[in-house]
Amino acid sequence: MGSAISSLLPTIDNIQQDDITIIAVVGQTGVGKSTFINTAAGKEILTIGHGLRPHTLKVQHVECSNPKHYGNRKVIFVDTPAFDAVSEEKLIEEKLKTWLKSISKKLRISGILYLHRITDGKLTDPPIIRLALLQELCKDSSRPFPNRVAFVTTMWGKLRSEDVGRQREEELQKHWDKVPRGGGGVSRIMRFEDSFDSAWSIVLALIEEGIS
Ligand SMILES: Nc1nc2c(ncn2[C@@H]2O[C@H](COP(=O)(O)OP(=O)(O)OP(=O)(O)O)[C@@H](O)[C@H]2O)c(=O)[nH]1
Ligand SMILES: [Mg+2]
Repeated sequence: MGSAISSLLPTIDNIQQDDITIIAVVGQTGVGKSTFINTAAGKEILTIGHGLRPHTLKVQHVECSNPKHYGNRKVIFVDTPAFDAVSEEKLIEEKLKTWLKSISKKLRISGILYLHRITDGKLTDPPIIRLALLQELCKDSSRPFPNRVAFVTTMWGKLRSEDVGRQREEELQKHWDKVPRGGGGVSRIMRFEDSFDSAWSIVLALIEEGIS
């Protein structure tokens, strides 16, 4: 794994505003949110769910610094519970709301990584719907929904053929092109390739909005 310095923060009271970039990782259950954060952190900080049930049920913060890629600046990744967990939907919405309220009093979310499995052959609903829900939740918070959102596909290694993935990627790109992102964000869908460097190149593209 890579060379980040990383740790789990017990509460958001431990977050200092200075020199901090806060990135929320969102998406349906099992898309690999916790795995993405662990990969960027360079170690297994968050537990990973291998079962059928949604695994992450509370918001967790992982602080990382990656001197090679990002100087002394710290990145806080926010692992979020999937909000398609039907039975827990209301509870999770409440948890996200409470978290947004408490975080927005003192900190600003710098960007959002929206994760989607490239292995998903059919979409029950447009993937962006969950982003709209998050946007809705942000309405009550004193800071606006972040402009910077990146759409990231995961699990390329699980595809039988890359061509299938490429086709799906093009379709997803068409969906993504239609989403109003307030002028910010990374317009090109990005692939997470299961590595430390891949995770950080996505993070840096989101921060710099450099990829088009
Ligand atoms: N091959 C492959 N497997 C992955 C990847 N990301 C996650 N997985 C596997 O997918 C399963 C779910 O991963 P998690 O990281 O727990 O997914 P999550 O989005 O945090 O899921 P919830 O906490 O339930 O919302 C685990 O078995 C992981 O090992 C990936 O990029 N590639
Ligand atoms: Mg998780």
